[in-house]
Amino acid sequence: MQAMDIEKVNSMDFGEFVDVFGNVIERCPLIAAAVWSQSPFSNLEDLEKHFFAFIDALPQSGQEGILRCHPDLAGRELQQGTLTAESQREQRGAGLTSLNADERLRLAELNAQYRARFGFPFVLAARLSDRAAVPRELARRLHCPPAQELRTALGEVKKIGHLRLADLLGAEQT
Ligand code: 2AL
Repeated sequence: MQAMDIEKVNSMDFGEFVDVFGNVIERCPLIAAAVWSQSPFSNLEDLEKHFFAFIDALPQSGQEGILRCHPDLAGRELQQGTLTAESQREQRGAGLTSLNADERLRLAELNAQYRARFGFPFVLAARLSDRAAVPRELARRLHCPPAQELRTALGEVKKIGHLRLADLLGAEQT
């Protein structure tokens, strides 16, 4: 998709907005649906602020629900080709589509341990990581206290959303 400016965003009707921004938060189009009603937006930062405020205002069950909408890194959906386009691109960018069998197995084991401990999948902004760092970070976060880990994981959701929004708006990626 071509980059767009904020006037274009502000002119979108509900359906168009949800089509374009529905996957800023992975598989959570409801968040884009809610953000639309806050328009007009003054700029990308303002738009982003509304996505993040919605996440922050959710009860813990809703925040965990957002995490559960994320596919595992290098998991079954990647093998089966059923990832969203954004997730596919992020996982490929981190080198997770070209792991060898040992690396895939190690990640699958760590992902399973993480899910068993916290009750939601491990989430990390893959575009800011790489195939060596992902298992290292997973092994580290596996030992964090649950309340801290929920905060960390939601921070990663926001990093992913920031990069996806920046792509759509054609902004510098900071
Ligand atoms: C993902 C994903 O789909 N894209 C990304 O950056 N991270 N998933 C995950 N479990 O962290």
